[in-house]
Amino acid sequence: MSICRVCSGAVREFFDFGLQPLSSAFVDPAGVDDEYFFPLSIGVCQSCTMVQLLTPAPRGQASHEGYPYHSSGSRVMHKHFQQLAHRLLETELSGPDPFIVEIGYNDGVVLKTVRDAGVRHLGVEPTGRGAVRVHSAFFNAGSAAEILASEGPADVVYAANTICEVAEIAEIFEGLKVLLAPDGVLVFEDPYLGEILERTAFDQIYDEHFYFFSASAVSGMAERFGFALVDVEHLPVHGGQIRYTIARRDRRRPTQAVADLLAREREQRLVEPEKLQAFATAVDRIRDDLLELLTRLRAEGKRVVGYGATAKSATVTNYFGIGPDLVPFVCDSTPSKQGLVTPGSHIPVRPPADFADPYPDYALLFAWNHAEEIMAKERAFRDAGGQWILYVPEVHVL
Ligand code: JHZ
Ligand code: ZN
Repeated sequence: MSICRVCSGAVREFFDFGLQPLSSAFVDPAGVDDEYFFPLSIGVCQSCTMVQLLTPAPRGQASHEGYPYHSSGSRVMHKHFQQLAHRLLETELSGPDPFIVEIGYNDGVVLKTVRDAGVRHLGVEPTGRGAVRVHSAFFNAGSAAEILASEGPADVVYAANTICEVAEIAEIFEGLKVLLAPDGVLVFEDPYLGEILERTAFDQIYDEHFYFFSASAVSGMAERFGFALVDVEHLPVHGGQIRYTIARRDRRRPTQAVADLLAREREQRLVEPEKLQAFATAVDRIRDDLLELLTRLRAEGKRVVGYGATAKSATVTNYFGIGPDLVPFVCDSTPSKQGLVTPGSHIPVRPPADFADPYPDYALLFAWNHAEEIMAKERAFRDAGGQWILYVPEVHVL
């Protein structure tokens, strides 16, 4: 048992991944002896139903200067963020002199798009970087008060793949109380618990993802802090996410989409013990099937290469025990990951050019959330007789 970070209720564990490294801590092959590990296990709050890690990893990985993830490394994601920015410009940011703040802005695709439209904007993260206006701090009541003093209230506070990383989430709401205009909104998107359980997307569980949101838990959390969930939208990216819109209490009428999703979650009995037990069983089946397949392919003399040195793959390789003996290297387009080895599992990361030199028999697609984009890009691999191995929602070969 541990204590819920939202409501102080009791969190009951439903899956223990054991000791895991930090998913973005790619290591120099010479420095593999002093890696940091922490206990990764996930549970559900018995009071407010929020699904969360039992132990938070050290905070702020994603805001370090050397953080290797770039959201625009995927063309699909780049377009996704541009479209969202245009939508906000047409809706929430269409009044006089609008102002948007983004928490954890990564490559800044959203902020650059609103900047190009002449809209006031500010990125907030501890290590400010990139070509946008920046306030270097964690987002909380203190930084929100500083921003309010210099810029005035925000019409939109936006965050993608960031709110779920903040264990001390009350600080986000304290900041919102200070900074949001009376009719302003928080818009945020993160992996959806319903999708993770439905599709056994267990590799969404790693150090950087502290919360696994559902509409019902988010709605309860918003109310607890004086806000309300007023809209939800399913997003096809990153294996299935929800974009939530939160407003100050009694300022906006929730859309039908909110009522529909809350009803669906009740019907699905999303966080009931049977559902969580079924998830745990399904994860271990994937482990057995994948290890069996990789071991058999090795015995048959086939070459298997990994594709996409994702943060998610840290959980896959470390929990399953997949190292360079089964997957000799993994290709990734991120220059700062190349030449290093994957955290904990020590699989060398090489540039995508090495993939075709020569093509392996099989490619284990760790970046399964980008399957369409990657398979289109690597069509020649299939044409040469290569096959893709995927493990979500179950192990299958394409
Ligand atoms: P991708 C990170 O997770 C961490 P990761 C973080 N916590 C999070 O929530 C998500 O991002 C949003 C490579 N690649 O997007 C690039 C190619 O090589 O699944 C990336 O290293 N070729 C913030 O790391 C990786 O795959 C390609 O064509 O699990 C994809 O990482 C493409 C498209 C990607 O997120
Ligand atoms: Zn709780």
